[in-house]
Amino acid sequence: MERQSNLADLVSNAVNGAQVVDLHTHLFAPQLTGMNLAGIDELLTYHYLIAEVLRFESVTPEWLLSQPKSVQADLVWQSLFVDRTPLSEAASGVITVLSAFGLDPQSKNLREARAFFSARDPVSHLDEVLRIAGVDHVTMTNDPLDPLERKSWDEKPEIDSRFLSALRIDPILNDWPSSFKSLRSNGYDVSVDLDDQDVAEVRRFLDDWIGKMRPRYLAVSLPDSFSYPEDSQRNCLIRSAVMPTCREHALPFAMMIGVRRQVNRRLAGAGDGVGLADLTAIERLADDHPDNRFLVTTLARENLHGLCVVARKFANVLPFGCWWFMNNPSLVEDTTLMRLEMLGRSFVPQHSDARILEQLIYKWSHARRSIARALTTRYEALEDSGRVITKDDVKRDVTALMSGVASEWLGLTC
Ligand code: FIX
Ligand code: ZN
Repeated sequence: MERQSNLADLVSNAVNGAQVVDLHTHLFAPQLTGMNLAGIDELLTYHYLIAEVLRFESVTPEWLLSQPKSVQADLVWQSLFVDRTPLSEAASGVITVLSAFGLDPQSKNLREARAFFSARDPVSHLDEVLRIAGVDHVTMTNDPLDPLERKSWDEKPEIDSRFLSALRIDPILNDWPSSFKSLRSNGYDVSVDLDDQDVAEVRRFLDDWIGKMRPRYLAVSLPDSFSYPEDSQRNCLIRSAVMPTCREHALPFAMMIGVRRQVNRRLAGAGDGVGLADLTAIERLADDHPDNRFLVTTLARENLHGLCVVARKFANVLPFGCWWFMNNPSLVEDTTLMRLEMLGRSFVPQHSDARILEQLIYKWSHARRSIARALTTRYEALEDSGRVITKDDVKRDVTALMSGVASEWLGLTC
């Protein structure tokens, strides 16, 4: 069978033209004041680049992190972009952003970039970033135990409808012996014991914040050691508070598994590592709770195949994204191809995890390339088997992958 010679172009045009629903970021709606990060100094001091510059420069992490952001950014620029070729994914992302705004990626210093970003009007800048990135909806990460964030939500902001909230409950699930104190100081009658009364209070806390934030899902990041079932406070909270709350409000529970926090404390925000998780925990959880829905991503590459198998057994599990250390073009292409082969289009290929507004531009343009390549490979295999791939097939699949499946799970389609 003769192959449509323009198949790769057809797919890449469709993927590049598709609007995206971004399932997980650390960006904030403009109404949640004081938390938005943007501009060249923030881009260059992204924790991915802090870890990288410390591999080349003989400064201590303590010294680097104690410097003003502009000093850190100057060092990162000199070290990773001027003295060396910006080969890493995180570094090349900055190049993509600068190029998108017509700034000189070969510049010897940051003068031009700083002047450009500081002259931007924040409202039109946000519109332009979303337009260039082709992103329709941005899901935030909202922590009600963060004092700054709580204060913003208590003012009942009218959130920009392009931003969706996600109720993040890491402290409660990962460190009850400390977080119960924060709940107490917020008016919830809880104790360290986590008895039935405490669980009822946690449910009241979750209900209250679901009411305030209107989240699209509840979320947690979990260590590689996460296990279920087990006799632990975390599991007690998942079973008795999170699962019933998610069911009652028809919300998915997002689990990001495999992070080993602070393997190098000296690096602070850049100091987290990766570990291999035991995915039988997801099987048991999904099996015990057939009326709950689970969005799952894993940090270890070695876990991603197992996660596809779990999703084949449990339709209430949706693999999403190539998280963090997985967000490299080669791994995104590989992972997307494997997911297409094992799950058809019933997964969400990528989320940006953007922390700095302009990162949406590079994280999505790079992801689009990898996704298009994987989809093309799959279509070529289908054509070799005798199925003609039409423009409509491509449009339908690309829409599902870039926005449709995420929209469905986030309740945007009802
Ligand atoms: O836990 C998370 O949501 C992680 O994505 C972050 O904590 C991490 O620092 C990150 O930015 C990864 O991309
Ligand atoms: Zn994240």
